[in-house]
Amino acid sequence: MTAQRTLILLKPDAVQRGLRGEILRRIEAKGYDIIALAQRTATSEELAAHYAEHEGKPFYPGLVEYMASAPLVALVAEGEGVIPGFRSLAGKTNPTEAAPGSIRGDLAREWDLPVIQNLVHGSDSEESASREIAIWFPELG
Ligand code: IDP
Ligand code: MG
Repeated sequence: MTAQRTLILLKPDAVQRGLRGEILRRIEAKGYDIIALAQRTATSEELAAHYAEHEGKPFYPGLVEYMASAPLVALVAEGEGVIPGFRSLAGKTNPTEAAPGSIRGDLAREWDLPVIQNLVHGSDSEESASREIAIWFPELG
């Protein structure tokens, strides 16, 4: 298998809860290389591009508002199988359903909010990874 790259976001709830170190530790402990990393507040243009597939869904306005509400950390991780590998480390979208041992299963929970707060984003395919890396790190394109 050849090395893949994936785009990971530590979402605003991860930054606000002081979980950057714990999540980065898990990525590094798994053995993936972090080849780019930046903390910033996302622009509405970046979020519109990043979440284009969800436009029109009931949770979309809440999702974009939450993602722009505070700084996030964007990073690119590299390694054989890193796209499905990080999705597996992250766990299911709903933190109540995410398995213990996963980032969302261990560190996140449900709240009575319009959008699911689940700490991390990870690209779901090679096509999404190239598209998303170009949004957050155009210099790697
Ligand atoms: P993923 O992050 O596990 O790939 P997606 O379906 O791509 O999940 O959804 C993007 C993000 O939108 C999720 O991580 C979560 O924050 C939010 N989200 C997804 N589905 C729902 C929902 O049904 N209600 C509220 N928020 C949702
Ligand atoms: Mg997704």
